[in-house]
Amino acid sequence: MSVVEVLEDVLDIYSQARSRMHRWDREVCYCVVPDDWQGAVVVGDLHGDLESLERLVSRRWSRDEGLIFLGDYVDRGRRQLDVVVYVARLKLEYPDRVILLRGNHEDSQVNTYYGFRDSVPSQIYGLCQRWFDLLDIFAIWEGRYFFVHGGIPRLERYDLSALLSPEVVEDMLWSDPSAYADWRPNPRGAGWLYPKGAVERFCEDLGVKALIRGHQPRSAERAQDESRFFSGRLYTVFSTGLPSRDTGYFLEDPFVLLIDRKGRIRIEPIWD
Ligand SMILES: [Mn+2]
Repeated sequence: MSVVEVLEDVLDIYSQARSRMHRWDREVCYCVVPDDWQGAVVVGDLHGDLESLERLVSRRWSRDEGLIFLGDYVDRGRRQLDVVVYVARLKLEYPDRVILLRGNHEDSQVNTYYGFRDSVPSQIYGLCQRWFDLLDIFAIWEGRYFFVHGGIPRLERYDLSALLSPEVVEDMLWSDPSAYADWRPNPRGAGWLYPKGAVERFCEDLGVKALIRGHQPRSAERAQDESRFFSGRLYTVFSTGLPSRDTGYFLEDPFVLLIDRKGRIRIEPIWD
């Protein structure tokens, strides 16, 4: 299949009526993890790092588990369109096993500025962006975990209905956790810096053990420390690595999270 055919086919899936797994409400698309997943591999920002993506899929994922991508497939790295096409093919081949969340870079304003738009022909760009607009904003594994690119909006009380509001989408794609005890404006210019107390309240209100997100470069070690600081209620995953490190944004030990059938989490390097 050509790149255009792959993108048209995946766009078809997302344009059809939503399924048991893919749902939408008030224009916000989200995903409910199916009961039959035996575990999952969670992948953080990729930013055009095709080599890490190919490796983690071949070495870390078994087909009876789910594969959850936290967004930021494009911008910055060398193989951006290749990464988009690769994850689109995965979705076509394993529709019930693959969840693709939207990152803040799957946005025409952002990826016009950070390189993706200029790196692909306009017809292909148009198809990609139409698909990006339909990607799920978050995924929930009921009783277990909540997955989103950036984090949580500033709300009095958290439930699914409050998160299905177009007004809080930007906060979920842009926000970052912080060690401050209170909410602060995010220096990125969008979203919030959210405190530990809010993460705990969020998890309790939604009945999940932890919030799993991407969006910020983290070494495996630092991600572990951060999770400890948040009492195991928050994990940051960053999966972009070595082959593209000359751009200055990439780390030497990109990793994924492995969730086993009992819901236990392990940080696992992609390159070892
Ligand atoms: Mn991001």
